[in-house]
Amino acid sequence: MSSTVPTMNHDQAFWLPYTANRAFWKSPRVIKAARGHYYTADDGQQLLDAFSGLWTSGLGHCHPAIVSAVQEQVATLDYSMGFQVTNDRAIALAREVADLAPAGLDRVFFTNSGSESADTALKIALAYHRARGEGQRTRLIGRERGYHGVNFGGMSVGGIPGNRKVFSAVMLPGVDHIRHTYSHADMAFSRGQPTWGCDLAEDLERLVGLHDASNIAALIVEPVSGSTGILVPPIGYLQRLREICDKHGILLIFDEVITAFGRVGAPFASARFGVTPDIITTAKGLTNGVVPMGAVIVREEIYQALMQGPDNAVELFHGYTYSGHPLAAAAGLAAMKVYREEDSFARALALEPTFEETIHALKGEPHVIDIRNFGLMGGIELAPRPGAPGARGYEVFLKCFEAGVVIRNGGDILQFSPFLDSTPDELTRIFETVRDALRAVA
Ligand code: PXG
Ligand code: PLP
Repeated sequence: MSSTVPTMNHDQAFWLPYTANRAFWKSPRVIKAARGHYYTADDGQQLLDAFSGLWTSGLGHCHPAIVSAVQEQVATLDYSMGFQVTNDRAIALAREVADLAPAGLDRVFFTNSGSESADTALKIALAYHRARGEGQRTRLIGRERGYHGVNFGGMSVGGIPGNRKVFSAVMLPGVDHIRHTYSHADMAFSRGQPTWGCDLAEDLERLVGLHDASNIAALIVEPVSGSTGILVPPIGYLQRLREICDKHGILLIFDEVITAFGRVGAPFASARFGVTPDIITTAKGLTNGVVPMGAVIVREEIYQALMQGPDNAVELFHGYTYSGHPLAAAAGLAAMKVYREEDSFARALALEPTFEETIHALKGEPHVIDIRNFGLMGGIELAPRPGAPGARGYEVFLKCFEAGVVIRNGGDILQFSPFLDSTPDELTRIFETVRDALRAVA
C-alpha cells in the first residue's frame, strides 16, 4: 500500500477499541492508577468508578489479596505449556468454579475473554450433537439485542445492529434470532423484572416450527442483557425458554460474562433466577478483571458425550495458547477467596434495594424516558436528540467524567455497574452527578 499520509510520530499509535478515536485524541482520558473504588487520571484527578471497570472489577481495584496472589504467581510459574500439559493453578480454579456453578455443570474450559467463551460454547454445542449422532443439529439461535462478543461466532448470534452492519456478508450461516424482550410501552420504569413479556419466549417455538427442532443445536441468551442497555427478563421468561429447549433437545447457553460472580447478587444469574442452562459462559469477574480470563462451564453429560475414541486421541480440537494461564488462574483463585471471605454476593444482594431507589429517583429528570435495574446493573435511557442519536448520552458521559464520576453510555442509554460493596453515599454521589449532567445537556 503506498502511503499518502505524512510520516507519523507514534504518540497516537494506539487504536482504541469501541472508542470514538478522533474525539478521544483531541481530549484523551488516561488512567494511571487505581485503588478501591477510585481511579487516578494522569493529571492526578480522582475519579469515582461507577462501572466497576467494564463490568469487570466488582471487588474494587487493586484488591490487596488479588495483587499479592498475582505477584507471587508471576515469580513462581509464569507460563507452562497448556496443551497436553497444564499447571496446578488452572486445575484448582476449575474445581472452585465448578463448585460454585449450578449442580450438574461440572466441567470448565478456560478462555481469555467473553468473546472466546461465546465462540467456545457454540463449538462445544455443535460437537456435542455430532458426537451423539445428531450432526444435523447445526442451527444456532441468538436473540435480537444480544451481545456475545466480537468474534465471528458471537457476532453472528449477537443482535446489535451496529456490531453486525459492516460484517453482514460473513455472518455464520444457519443462525436465527428470537425477539428481544424490551417493550417501552409495556415495561418502562419497571423495578426489577417486568411483569409483562413472559410470552416472548414462545418466539423460540416459532423458529422450531420453521426449521424443525432436529436441526437446531443451541439457543444462547444473556439472562440479563448488559451492553445493549440492561434488558431485564420478564417474570417467567427464562423458565419458559428452559422448558421449550428441554422439549426439543436444544441446548440452552446462558452468557453470564456480566451477570456471574455477584453482579446480580448471586454467584450466577442462573442461581438467582432458578433456571439452570446446559452451558454457562463467563469472563470479567472471574479474575475481577485483573488478568484476562474467561471460562465455559459445561454440563457433565455434554463432556461425557465428547469423551469418545481411543484414550490417546484429542477429543475436542479447540483451545487457546493461554487457556488456563497460571497468572490468570492465580488471580481467579484469589478472587474466589475474596468473594467468599467478604460475602460479596450477599452484600450485592443487600445493596440492590438501595441501588434501585437511588437510580429510580432520576425519573422525571430531563430526557429520561426509562430506568431499568436488576441486581447491581442499571440503565437510564434518554430520548435521542433529533438527528443526533447517541450525542446526548455521550455528552452526559463526558460531563460526569469532568465531575469525577466514570459512567458508561451505550448510545443514549446510560449504564451503571457499581462495586459489590459500594456504599449508599457513593451511589448518591453517582446519581446526583448524573442528575446535574442531565440538567446541563441540551
Ligand atoms: N458476552 C457478554 C454478555 C458480554 O457482556 C462479552 C460476551 C464479550 O466479552 P469480551 O471479554 O470479549 O469483551 C461481553 C462483554 C458495555 C460493554 O458497554 C460490555 C462488554 C464489553 C464491552 C462493553 O456494556 N461485555
Ligand atoms: N495464529 C498463529 C500463527 C498461531 O500460531 C496461533 C497459536 O499458536 C494462533 C494464531 C492462535 O493464538 P491463541 O492460541 O493465542 O489464540
